[in-house]
Amino acid sequence: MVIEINFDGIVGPSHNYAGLSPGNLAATAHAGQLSQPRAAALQGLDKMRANLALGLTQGVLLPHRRPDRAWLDALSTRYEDAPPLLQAQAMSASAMWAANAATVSPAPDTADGRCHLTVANLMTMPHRSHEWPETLAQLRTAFAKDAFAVHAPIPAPFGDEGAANHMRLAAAHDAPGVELFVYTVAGGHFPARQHLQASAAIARAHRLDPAQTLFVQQSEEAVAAGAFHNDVVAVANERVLFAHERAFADKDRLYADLRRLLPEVEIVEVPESEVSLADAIASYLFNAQLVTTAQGPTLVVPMEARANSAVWGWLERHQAGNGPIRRVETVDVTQSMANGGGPACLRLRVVGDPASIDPRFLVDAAKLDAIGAIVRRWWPETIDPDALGDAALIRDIETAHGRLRGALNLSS
Ligand code: SUG
Repeated sequence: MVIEINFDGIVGPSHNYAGLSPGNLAATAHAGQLSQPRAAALQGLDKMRANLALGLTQGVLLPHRRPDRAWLDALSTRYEDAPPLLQAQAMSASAMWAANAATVSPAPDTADGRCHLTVANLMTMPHRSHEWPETLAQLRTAFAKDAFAVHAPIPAPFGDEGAANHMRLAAAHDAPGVELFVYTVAGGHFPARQHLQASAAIARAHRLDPAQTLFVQQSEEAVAAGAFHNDVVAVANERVLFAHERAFADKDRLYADLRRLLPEVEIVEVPESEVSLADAIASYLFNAQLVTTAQGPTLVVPMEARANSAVWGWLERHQAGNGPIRRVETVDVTQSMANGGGPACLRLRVVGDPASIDPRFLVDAAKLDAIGAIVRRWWPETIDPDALGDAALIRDIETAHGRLRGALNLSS
């Protein structure tokens, strides 16, 4: 049985606001503030509980061990000796944003009938460039069965940020789909994180049908306005594409291609005149989980979308007008949001058979409670990014990682 499974990154105990991502306006705005790792992780667990309540199957990815001593070793230094910026880059909990872990092509789309995953290299941002070895190890463990093929990252210099820049449209999850890779060129003074050559290489590795694969440029104005990933301005699920009017460089061509390849596609476009690009990015309206539930297509938005009157007004009118999105759910992930990570960033969507996945990575309500108890006991309450060198904090963070891994039987 091939279904949608969301793997959420558990927020790590080192979650902090060091302002490491230029182009990510929320992260820059909160740089230097006190973070709340414990509250952040509990918010993430509550979001997973809400997904279970919608009838979805839920998985987790573990926070990466921080500080990343192996990375610092490769840089011939030790955490204790490293300058503050390098310490912050080695300590980031950014692996929580699982949408950047890998690009996933479900089995119905691939020539060999396997579900392919390519781990993202995340090479544009130093603090994210060292996530891939542990991501690769976790995905190779979780998806070890023959039904899956887990690929190592695309080599430099071709930047790849994973599923955040990839969408799939299909009549149903288990039907062959159209895969859409969104690449970026630098927007104003902000970096381009998703290179076309990386996306093209992934499409080849995943053995996709070139006739069912689209490469689309994100609009430069979206990048310049702070959409550092496509999933800040668009999201897709089954036959619905939900996007801002200014998300793509050439939307007319994209929409025509989609209608040709998938005649049943439903394109829900939010016009600039109703929700500005700035409001869409500040509220993370599109960084939502668009999921199939018994009540029809449901959009899981962050609280910030409800607080924005233009955004909330649009959502209310859309539902009242019988639009394709039948229901809107709100979740509180404010701790992650302050670093530019909404509900969609926190999850990696895999369409596959849960029975072929390592059960240690799948969760039910009881397992979420057990993880919650560990978080309450071991996660720091607050972190001041100016105190990342503090020996007691480092020890607490390393202990917390160990406790969680032990509890999930994933120590090695
Ligand atoms: O890569 N923030 C992440 C947010 C990633 C959001 N993911 C998706 N849109 N899918 C990023 O910019 C901030 C970390 C810091 O500044 O400490 C950060 O890495």
